[in-house]
Amino acid sequence: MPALLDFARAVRDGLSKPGRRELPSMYLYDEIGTALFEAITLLPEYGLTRADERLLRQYAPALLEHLPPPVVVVELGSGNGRKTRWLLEALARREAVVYFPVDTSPSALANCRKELSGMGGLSIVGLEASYLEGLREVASRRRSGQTLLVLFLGSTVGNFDRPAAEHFLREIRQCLTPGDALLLGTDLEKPVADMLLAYDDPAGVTAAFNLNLLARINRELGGDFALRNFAHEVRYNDRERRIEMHLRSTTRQTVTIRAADFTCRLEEGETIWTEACHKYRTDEIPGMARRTGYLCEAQWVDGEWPFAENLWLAAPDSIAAS
Ligand code: AVI
Repeated sequence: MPALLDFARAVRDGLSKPGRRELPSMYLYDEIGTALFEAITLLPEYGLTRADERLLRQYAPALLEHLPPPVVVVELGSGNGRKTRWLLEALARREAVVYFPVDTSPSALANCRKELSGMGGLSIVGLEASYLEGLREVASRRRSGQTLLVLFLGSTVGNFDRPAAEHFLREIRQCLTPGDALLLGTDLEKPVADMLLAYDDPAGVTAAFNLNLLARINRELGGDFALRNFAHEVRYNDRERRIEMHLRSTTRQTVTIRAADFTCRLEEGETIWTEACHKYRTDEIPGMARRTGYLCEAQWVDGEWPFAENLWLAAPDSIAAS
């Protein structure tokens, strides 16, 4: 069970630094975490997903004008397919479409297939794989003359720190050929109070999403976290321009995680950092594109919730390598 061993190792490594305890955010998304995230996307305080969907709905035809047929679509993180539908429908009106959702979660792929099944002119080939494994697989199957359109929506890029995000965008570029495209969704900076509320909603859905990480450690690794002894905490880090989610220990306590062969003492007030959500400015996006081997071809910004859809084209290899 290598996945469980990796999880146990990540938990032990992340919790073993007093004063700097953290848990990797990828482990927030087990089946329960994924369902809680789905609920977050419906919250009135969390406008991000609705903005993403509005932009795709409104600008899909304009976006496709930049992409010569035939287009093959790969989505990194399939989600539930709801917002991608707008783009796929617009494309299917023009040509027969092959769509590769890539996700490590079989249930996410199944939901996506359910949401999109029945759309005329669309073939869905789900790939249960990491983002890059999936993308490499699609790139290896491409036929000459096809344009690859990679979707990385929902501001998932914001969950990487900025250098790691650029590294990842460069890795995507290495799977592409000039003229291929990346559609990148980025949540934009907005008043701090709005950002804090988006991640600390009054109904407590985001708190449950955050606490579920400890519950998951209890379920899968034999941990004994008492969830009532932790509080969801959200901060805005002005210098890094990101929301940070933490879990604060509300008492002095000892926690044991059997499968990680690990015990730690948490002080009252000590926090465990669980997720970072970076926010962007529209004018920094073209520079990010250039530094990672693309040209920013177009950008669309939502009028209600500051969020941008950025269409990048893979730059000629001579430019991308420099
Ligand atoms: C998945 N990701 C883009 C979400 C975000 O806003 O960074 C994750 C999330 N965490 C709490 N609320 C939403």
